[in-house]
Amino acid sequence: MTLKLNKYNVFISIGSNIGDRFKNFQDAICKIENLENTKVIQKSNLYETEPLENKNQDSFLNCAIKIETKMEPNELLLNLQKIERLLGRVKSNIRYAPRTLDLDIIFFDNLIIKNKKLEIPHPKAHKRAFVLRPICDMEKNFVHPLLNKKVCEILIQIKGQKIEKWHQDL
Ligand code: PH2
Ligand code: MG
Ligand code: MG
Repeated sequence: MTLKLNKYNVFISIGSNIGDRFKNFQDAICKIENLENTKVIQKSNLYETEPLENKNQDSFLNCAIKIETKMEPNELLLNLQKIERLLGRVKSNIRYAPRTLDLDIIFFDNLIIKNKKLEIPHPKAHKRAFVLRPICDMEKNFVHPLLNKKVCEILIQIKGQKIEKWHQDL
């Protein structure tokens, strides 16, 4: 057996636009907290956001969390997908269909990863206020490892995406 000493800091973006979105978030974070060798370190504010990509759907609740984990990226991905399914995410043939829960790995330390299943940093992170605003709540000086820019600097370049702080906290 190999002894794993490495701990990674990971930012996960959370989104929901079906059902009780706040409860979906609470349940998801509870399940992430219960993952082996994983701790939730920080939670962002919550935001109500207009849908991007497929605009013809209900508005989203979005937030992000920072976790510390000993899991490797693909192992974490499988665990997050399992949580999405447990909380009612169903496969759809439509891209960007509404969803009860979406858990996306945005940054995994400062690693750059591209394989069949996973791309890190998330390829659209730098274009989405609903991803960057919550991460800025927690760590505005985090540097995007491909763009070599702070997340707060990337965020201020994004114009015209409606995002409003929500009335409840996690
Ligand atoms: N997720 C998408 C596509 N569009 N729009 C908002 N506002 N929030 C999301 O989480 C979101 C989206 C694909 O995962
Ligand atoms: Mg997504
Ligand atoms: Mg996803």
